Amino acid sequence: MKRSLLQLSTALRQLVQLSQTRRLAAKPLNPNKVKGKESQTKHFVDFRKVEVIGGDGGHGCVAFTSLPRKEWAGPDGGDGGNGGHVVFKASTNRKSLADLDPVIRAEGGVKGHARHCHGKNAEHLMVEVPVGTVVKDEDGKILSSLEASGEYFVAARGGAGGHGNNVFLSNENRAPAYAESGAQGQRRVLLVELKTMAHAGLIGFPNAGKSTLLRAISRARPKVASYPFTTLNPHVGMVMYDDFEQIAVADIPGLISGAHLNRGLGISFLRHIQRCTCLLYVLDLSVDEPWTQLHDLQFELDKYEEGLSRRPCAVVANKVDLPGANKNLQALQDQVTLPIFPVSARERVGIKPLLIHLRELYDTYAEKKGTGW
Ligand SMILES: Nc1nc2c(ncn2[C@@H]2O[C@H](COP(=O)(O)OP(=O)(O)OP(=O)(O)O)[C@@H](O)[C@H]2O)c(=O)[nH]1
Ligand SMILES: [Mg+2]
Repeated sequence: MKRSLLQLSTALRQLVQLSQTRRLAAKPLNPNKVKGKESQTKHFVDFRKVEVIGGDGGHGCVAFTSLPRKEWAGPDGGDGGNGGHVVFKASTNRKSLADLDPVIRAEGGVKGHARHCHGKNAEHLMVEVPVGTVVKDEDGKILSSLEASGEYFVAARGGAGGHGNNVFLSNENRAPAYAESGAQGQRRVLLVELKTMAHAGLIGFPNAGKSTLLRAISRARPKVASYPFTTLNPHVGMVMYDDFEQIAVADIPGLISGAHLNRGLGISFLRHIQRCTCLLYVLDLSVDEPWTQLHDLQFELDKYEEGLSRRPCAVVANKVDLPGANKNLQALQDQVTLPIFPVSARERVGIKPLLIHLRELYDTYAEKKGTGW
């Protein structure tokens, strides 16, 4: 018995060691499907302001029974049905909030009918949202945070159905000619946002080559052009590894100095960065003194949220193919202590070491948290 237990524990230890070596050896896969030539206009949505409206309750009915030998047989108006709720339900089938309509309205209850017929209750409107969705009211107060698949939050309650006139029959009033109206459904404006947008975010000045890099490492097709602010909304691409692990990388619109004061495309993009667990600073090596770009970017992030720039990060030194880039790379390596990966996103040079490091960051962080990012 003791011996078989010992054998079992040795086998288990070997299995764990094997899986660890396997994880360390995970290699990025080249996307082997043919990529489309078109740029994608569909971007990733991580924030939506929505108006939710519960269904109205059905009205109660005013009706009187008339039987063959009893003409005034009393009131028989039925109650109205209840209106439906609007319910947000966390689901792993959803990845972004792109499918969330700006106005979400549940159905109303059916009104009551004569002969005590109760109006039908409306179905609740279940709206699927990604796991990790945070729902806030208009003042920014958190109402709910949906952390696991299947969790739900009643965003707007439906109104109750009104009573029919049969309910109001009493000794004083044998023929009540009134009924209740159905209650109105709840109506409110909610701010719906995702806690985490991607595992890693590409951060850099306009034209640094973020979109080109995302196209090189994933099947995402953000637009690339030689003018600044080509990307106006974030795009997310998946980097795949040979052990079937996938890491989400977000191309975030370019930042400029003073972004925390709402300059350039404004502070809404800093909010996207807040939702990335790891940061990849993309620097343009064709510009002299590239470390100043890094310092400026870190300054902007810290001004927006203290300590934001200290998340797990690495520096991607892009455009090594251009003349003068090697000199700037040397100077950058002297100035900066963070891990630096020289790449040419356009020529697809130096991409593999970067992706292996990204996987290492992912593994380290996932182990710390125990549940993944
Ligand atoms: N030579 C060279 N050019 C590059 C490289 N990467 C990107 N570019 C060029 O740089 C320009 C800007 O590239 P984008 O990928 O659109 O830059 P971006 O950082 O996404 O810019 P915004 O969306 O405006 O913030 C394009 O003309 C690219 O062809 C590179 O590695 N080498
Ligand atoms: Mg871009």
